[in-house]
Amino acid sequence: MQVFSSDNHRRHDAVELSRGKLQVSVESPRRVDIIRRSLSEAGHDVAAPGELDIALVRQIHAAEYVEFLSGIWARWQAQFGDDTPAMPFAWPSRHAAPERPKDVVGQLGYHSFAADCSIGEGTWDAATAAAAAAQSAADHVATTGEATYALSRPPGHHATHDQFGGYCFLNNSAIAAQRLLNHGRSRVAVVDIDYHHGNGTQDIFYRRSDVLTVSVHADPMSEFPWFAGYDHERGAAAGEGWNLNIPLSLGADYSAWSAAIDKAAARVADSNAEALVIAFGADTFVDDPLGTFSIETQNYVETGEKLASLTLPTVIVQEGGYAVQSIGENVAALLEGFR
Ligand code: SP5
Ligand code: ZN
Repeated sequence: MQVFSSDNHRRHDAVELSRGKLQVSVESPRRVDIIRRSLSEAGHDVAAPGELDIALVRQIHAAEYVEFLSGIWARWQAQFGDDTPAMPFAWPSRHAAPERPKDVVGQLGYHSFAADCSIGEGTWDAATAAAAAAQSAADHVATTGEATYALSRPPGHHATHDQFGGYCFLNNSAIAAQRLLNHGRSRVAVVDIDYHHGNGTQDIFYRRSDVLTVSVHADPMSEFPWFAGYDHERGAAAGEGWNLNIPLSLGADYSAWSAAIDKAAARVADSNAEALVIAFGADTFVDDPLGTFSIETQNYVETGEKLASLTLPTVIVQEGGYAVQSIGENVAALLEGFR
């Protein structure tokens, strides 16, 4: 399979606030090193992505958010004068339409929803490289029809129209879907099988019917991102009926998870989608330090086969997965299902 991956992911190496402690993020550069090694061993062809079309990013994200992300590190450093990574500190109240403050720290709160990721000198370069991998994978699918994998890092599915969080800055899967539409597909389905709900992708396409969003994930009543991912969220306005959430109980096993994947695939088959984006997180794996599901490596082969049997032109975009010692085998297993 053609794989797109940029070395620029390395420029983002974040910290996260976890149970009251600031620690090195589990979303580490090593994840990509290990995936790259496994995919090369399995005979996949790894190429660098082309240059990111920033107009494509602006189809998905607010212009003021793109401007914020690209400039925030320089502004933070100018204000505080050291290399401490930028992090949000306070968020808007739940009911009012908030002001957008001018202040650096105020804008960090306005443009985020979580304190599990920091912004450093290379974050923008890494995030744009991850989006470029998704864009190049979509281009390759549109021209060849062959399933293609974007090894995007940092991940993207939690990034909303104008907020970062959940280790995500630019929504790579949404960018891939939009690129496929730009290539002339009239409807694209995004199936998100990361352990966590794809709240960003849901947010971005919530009022649209040209992108069907489906997410299989741990019940947000008990798990990040907590404030989205419920089954009553079905889309709005023109998008009503075009979002499907399939939350599962903590500790779900392969039998529950695969039944949910079947349900997701059935919705796609019923949607007239002309292309598919799979937002793939390997954090459903039994040994994942963030997840509670018990999916095994071999199960990802069958999952790949199920999604491949939709016979749609398919972009697979990397999202989460933090059991680094197994992440390469798990990604290779999913791709194996597409051979
Ligand atoms: C892309 C993706 O999978 N994002 C997940 C973001 C979840 N962040 C919150 C995790 C809270 C648990 N922190 C425990 C850290 C392990 N020491
Ligand atoms: Zn996840």
